[in-house]
Amino acid sequence: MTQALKGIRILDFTHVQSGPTCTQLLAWFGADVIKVERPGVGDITRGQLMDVPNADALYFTMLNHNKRSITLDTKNKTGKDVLERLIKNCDVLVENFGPGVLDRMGFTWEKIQTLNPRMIVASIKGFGPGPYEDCKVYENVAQCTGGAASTTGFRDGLPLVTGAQIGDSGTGLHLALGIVTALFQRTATGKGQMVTCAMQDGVLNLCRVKLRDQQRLAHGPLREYSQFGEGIEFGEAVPRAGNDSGGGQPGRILKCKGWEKDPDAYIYFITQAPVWEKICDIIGEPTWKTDPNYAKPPARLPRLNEIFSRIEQWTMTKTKFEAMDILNEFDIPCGPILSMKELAEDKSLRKSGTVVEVDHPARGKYLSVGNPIKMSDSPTEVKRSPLLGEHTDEILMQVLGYSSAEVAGIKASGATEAPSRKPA
Ligand code: CAO
Repeated sequence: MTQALKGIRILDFTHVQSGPTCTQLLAWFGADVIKVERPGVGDITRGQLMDVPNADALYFTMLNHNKRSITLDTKNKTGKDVLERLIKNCDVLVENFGPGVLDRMGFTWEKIQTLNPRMIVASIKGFGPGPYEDCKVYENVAQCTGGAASTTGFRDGLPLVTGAQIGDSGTGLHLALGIVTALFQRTATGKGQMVTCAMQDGVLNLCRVKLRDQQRLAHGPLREYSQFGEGIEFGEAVPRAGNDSGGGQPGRILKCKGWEKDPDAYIYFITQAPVWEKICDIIGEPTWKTDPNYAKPPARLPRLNEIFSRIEQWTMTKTKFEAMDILNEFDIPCGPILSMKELAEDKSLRKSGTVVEVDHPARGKYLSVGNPIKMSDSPTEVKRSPLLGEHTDEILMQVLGYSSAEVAGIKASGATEAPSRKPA
């Protein structure tokens, strides 16, 4: 079976997390992704948070599957010539350098267009045009500037960042969609285009329900927030809402059996209106089905703390998995709080390829996330990340058509090797 992006070649100038997330997805869909790395150094994540000596760190391996690696000093004259040839031979250039880096390297949009008018140039930056456009940005900066931190956490606590990498991986996902859309448009126009995605914009896009609530505030209190039932006034901006559900069906995280010792013995419980009567039966409050204080959703909103406390008395008598089984039988939406250990050991996630075991020559077997997007006609086989410069010769000769004598000349120029490893 073939793959959706087979035949598409990506010049992958990305590093750290946001850009590599994007190009890894494209590789999983079958694109030939050529990762260009600085000789001797490579992507900084190869050496960050190392757990096995002399082996690429998991930070790198888990973001760079199915890619090939070429080392190239793009500030070296010969290196620039090789880069020009790569641009002519690729469909998409993806980068997430700091602002202005590509221009300083001498590869402006205009120059790239001259070299290859069909090329799509896709970039991630921290901010879009505006006062912060020149700033460098990492994950948590994006979470803070995109509205996630101010709306995450508890009302009386600090703003919080989330464990989900919505700034980096989230923006990488957005960019990947932009790239395949541009490739689709190119089939009609024959032309490349610039695709940009700012991390602040990506995070805000994911926080749209909070922008919704910001506008609702002008028309009265947010009645589904716990603070409404607690009689606490709303300020000018959307407050942090703890574990309140962000939608119209109130929900909370509730303790389950064993919570005293197990930090993850909790379940998310949603009091979806259509199943309210079943909830009342299960928790042993059948009169709430008809009591005007509880029977209809608007009546329940000021009483959410009382209602969830009562439901928690029931969930505390069950483990999170027992509660899940019982509630699912009645179509009551809920979900156990799963630890990373539980997810890593989950058999169904292994079976579906969402969690995969990969073998690596330096570190041995390790776990990674696989492609979360499943396509019936484009299967994903997760292959290990490349060693630094592992495919330099192969790319120079097979992709760019250099002869072995020319490759020797390129190497002698220092364009592909770190100074300490230059031939004498
Ligand atoms: N050969 C020669 N030089 C190279 C090279 C190569 N193959 N690859 C990169 N470089 C050089 C660049 O030319 C640049 O040099 P100049 O500053 O002299 O022009 C230099 O490496 C540094 O590039 P950078 O600014 O991208 O890297 P940084 O470590 O200083 O900053 C980061 C990292 C992530 C903050 C910045 O790249 C950035 O803001 N990116 C956009 C937002 C983003 O994606 N952030 C998410 C990162 S994941 O958390």
